[in-house]
Amino acid sequence: MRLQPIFDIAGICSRKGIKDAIVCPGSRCAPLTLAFVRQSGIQTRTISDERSAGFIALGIAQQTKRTVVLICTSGTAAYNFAPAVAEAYYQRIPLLILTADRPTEWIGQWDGQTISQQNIYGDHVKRSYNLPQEYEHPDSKWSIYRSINEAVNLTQEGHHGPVHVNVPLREPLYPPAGETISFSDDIRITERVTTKITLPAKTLQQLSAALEQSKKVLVVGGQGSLSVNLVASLNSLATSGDVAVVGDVISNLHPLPSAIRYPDVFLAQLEEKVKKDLQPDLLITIGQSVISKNLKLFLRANKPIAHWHVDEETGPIIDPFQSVTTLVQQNPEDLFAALSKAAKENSDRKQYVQKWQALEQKTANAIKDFFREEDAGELSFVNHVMHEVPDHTSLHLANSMAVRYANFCGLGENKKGVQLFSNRGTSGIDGCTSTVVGHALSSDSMHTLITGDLAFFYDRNAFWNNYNVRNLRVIVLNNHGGAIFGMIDGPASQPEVDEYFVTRQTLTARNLADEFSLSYRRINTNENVAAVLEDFYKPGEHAKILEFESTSKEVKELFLRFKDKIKGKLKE
Ligand SMILES: Cc1ncc(C[n+]2csc(CCOP(=O)(O)OP(=O)(O)O)c2C)c(N)n1
Repeated sequence: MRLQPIFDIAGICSRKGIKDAIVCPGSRCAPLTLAFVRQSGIQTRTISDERSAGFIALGIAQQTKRTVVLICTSGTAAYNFAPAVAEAYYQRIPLLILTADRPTEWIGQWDGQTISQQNIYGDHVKRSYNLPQEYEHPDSKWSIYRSINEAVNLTQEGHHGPVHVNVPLREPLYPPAGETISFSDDIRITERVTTKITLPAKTLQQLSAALEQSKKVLVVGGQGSLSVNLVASLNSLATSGDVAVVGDVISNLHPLPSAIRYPDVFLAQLEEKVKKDLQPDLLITIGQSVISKNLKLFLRANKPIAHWHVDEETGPIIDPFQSVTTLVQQNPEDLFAALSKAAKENSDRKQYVQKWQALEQKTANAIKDFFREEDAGELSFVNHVMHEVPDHTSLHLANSMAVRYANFCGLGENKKGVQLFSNRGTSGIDGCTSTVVGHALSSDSMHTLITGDLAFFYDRNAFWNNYNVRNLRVIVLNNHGGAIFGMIDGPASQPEVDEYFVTRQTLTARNLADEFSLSYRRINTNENVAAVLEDFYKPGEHAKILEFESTSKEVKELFLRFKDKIKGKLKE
């Protein structure tokens, strides 16, 4: 069969452990579509909007921790994957993107659905391949097998990420009616065997000695997955070595008893001399991006003497606090376990930890007081959700106020197995809902999204598919605009703020819920919130939407009162 090497792509992917493919409709991609649909061991799902498809694939890959294949036809379809590809690149999520293309000589010849597709994702993929378009010579098959093996390997090698394979295809694209596609028995699989990096004993001793000599040691967790083992080893280090640990809500360090959760809230209110006291002399960072702008500003202004960034994989120097001095290539969990064995108590470091803890405690009390007094508005509602979300739920936070609110409120204590996700690779509002749909499709547990109205309506095609995600709960904070722009300093003081920044809009989620047969409830107060949430989390036939309606003005006023309250309490 002429297209045999193309059909075999599905076989190679299956043999290399790929279990999910998202296929978008089109004709040029027909050989890939048919091959993947007919390949046993791979679950294919069809999604018509490529932008949403990209994010759904990203959600599945993030949930399953496996590479997901994403297939589209030629032309602008490929461009519509781009937002998800960029997010996957910066969040290090493995995707294999297969874009069907016209044969090279037809590019730019006014043939339909034809654009320049080679390297279309630029620097946002780990690599881009272009497959041969003629298969007569046996070297073509050898080259296709090799490229696909390499591409799949690359999605999981070093820092995981998206890899692009452009597939030019000549007609005929379909097998004659009734003819079955057969898969070659002799496809070649090239495996990658890896080893776990362990630091030499001498290097470990040097790091231990450097830690021992430091009087103020601060660990900062950026975005990361929930890991019981990481929390345990960090806990040992924090306890035995007197080390302070700070983590935004998306660091998933919330099970760590000593974690400082509210740096974003209190750092904004501190006088310079208090901040100076918090300046670390050794900063150890793990994970990816940090949400808290105040934490970033604090660390940039109060640089440590030494800054280790710890990651199993090294690569480009990513230095958001402009202070990295050492890239430690080691799994953080193993490093912290090893350091904690050698660590000794130290009174200077203990005092330093106590300074952070005192601010944390004061802030936590102030936040509690605030919510006791102000049980109204969307911020308070998010606080309820953060405390009442059922155990073992994944909590997804859209950009931008949703993730910030969650960061102010913190997750309720004693929440078991609640993991937080957010598209903070690029912080786009364009695929937050589709990403969660991907998670919900590929797991049986409950998934809750908290989203603003613009992000929600932007990604409405997340629901435009034939799959019933009854384990999905969506909370829409509908303040009829991008409330964030009314809160941040620059736009809020401009006369154009409402029309061009907040971009007021009048939709509610009711029609969308009807259109997609989703269960829907609207509230505008926090009265009976416990009962509302209990009902929301009851099993249902379909995904459920709970819309909390307010105005951007109310939201802003509540937020200002929140900030004032914290400021006042921290001054006491
Ligand atoms: C694709 C994309 N376009 C624009 C932006 C800029 N942006 C950041 S937040 C935001 C408003 C979000 O509004 P909404 O979803 O209602 O959330 P709220 O601010 O009210 O919490 C916009 C437009 C972005 N992050 N991503």
